[in-house]
Amino acid sequence: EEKTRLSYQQKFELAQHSVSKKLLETALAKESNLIASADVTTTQELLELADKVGPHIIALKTHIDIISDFDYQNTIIPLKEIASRHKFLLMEDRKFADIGNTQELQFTSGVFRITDWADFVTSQVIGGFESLDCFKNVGVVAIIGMSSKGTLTSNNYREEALKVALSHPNVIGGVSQNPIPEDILLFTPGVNLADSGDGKGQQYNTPEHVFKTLHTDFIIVGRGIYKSENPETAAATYKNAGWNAYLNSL
Ligand code: 5IU
Repeated sequence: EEKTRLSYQQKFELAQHSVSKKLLETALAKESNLIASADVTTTQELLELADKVGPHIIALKTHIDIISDFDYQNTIIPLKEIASRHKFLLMEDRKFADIGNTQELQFTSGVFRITDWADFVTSQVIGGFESLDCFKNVGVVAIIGMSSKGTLTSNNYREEALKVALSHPNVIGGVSQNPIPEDILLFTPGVNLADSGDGKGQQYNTPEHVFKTLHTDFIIVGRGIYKSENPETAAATYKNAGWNAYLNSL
């Protein structure tokens, strides 16, 4: 017999952070819990993918530092326009992992100026509670556990990481392959309907599995969408699979 979970509506009503509210509101409006991971390396691929999958997703996850022709004006300005047109959020998967002062510089400076466009960012919590203070204007998704084979995010690490995440007001959620308390949102990558791994350590589960066993809130899908022959159709497939899996987990 399975434990019940809170619905998106219930979580929306309980949410404290404006970014949590926006994510949950978007999920309910679009009937989607899908975040597409745009692990592509040119501005053109990024913008084309964003426009194609935009109607089906609640957020686009970027690794902005892999864009070889990055240019704030030509990359970020059109990306923001696509995001607002299709009503999805921008999640920069920067995985900050330094002392607060350095993270603040990485967040605000350089060519990427993440603070100027990302709705929320990922961060390690290895630098401790105060290292997260700099992300005042965005939501932080804390890395609790990783999906890759041999990850060092042991039970003990995850427990300690959760303590930091749950206590910090900037944190809206966690990335994990294990259940976490419902006080924060759970984001789960390593989701693929066709493959069980990638030969480089990644380990995949199905949407059904992660909703049933982890009570996750949002699935993150990279290659299952952007490598597919038709990313738009693939996004619709993952969106429906994710939404049905959510409904089945209630
Ligand atoms: N990602 C993981 N696993 C993790 C964390 C992040 O896969 O534990 I933390 C990222 C890496 C990639 C995306 O950007 O999520 C998954 O892409 P694929 O669906 O292509 O494997």
